[in-house]
Amino acid sequence: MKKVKQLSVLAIAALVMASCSKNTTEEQTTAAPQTETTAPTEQTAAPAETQGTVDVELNAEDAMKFDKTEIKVPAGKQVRLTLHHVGTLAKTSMGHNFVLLKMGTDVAAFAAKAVQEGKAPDFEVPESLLPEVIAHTKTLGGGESATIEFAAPEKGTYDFICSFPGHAAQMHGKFIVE
Ligand SMILES: [Cu+2]
Repeated sequence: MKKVKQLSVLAIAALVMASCSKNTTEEQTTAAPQTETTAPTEQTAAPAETQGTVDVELNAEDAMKFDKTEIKVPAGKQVRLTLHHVGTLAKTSMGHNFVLLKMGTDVAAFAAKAVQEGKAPDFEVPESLLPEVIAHTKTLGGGESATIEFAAPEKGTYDFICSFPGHAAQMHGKFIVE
């Protein structure tokens, strides 16, 4: 009988050990995906493609600058563009937006009209200029972000600007669909 008892104690010990080691492997497997999820967020600078949608991140700062002067997207995709105003100045003095112009738009003439017709305090894209616009965000103040989605226009090179009065001369770039 003594032997049987010893055996069963051993068996219980073995079971406990087995369940313990099972727990630790479970913890390890649940911990693994958490470390993996940090990886994609580190790579947001590069355009990420998911199911026909291309993510584009664009930053605008208090020094009246975009961080990109060229944005490339593949033709036939949906574009999800997020503009971040990474500065701290108010929209009334240093507002920024992203305005994608139709091909062939006279950028200087568009910018001049934006100066004439831009209205405080929001300085949204003037309504009279919307027929020349493919897509645009609202105007942002420091610390704000806005995301817009639009279908990539046909292949070619387009101009994008910030239409806040006086900004387009410095805040402009090429939007290339290829
Ligand atoms: Cu601006």
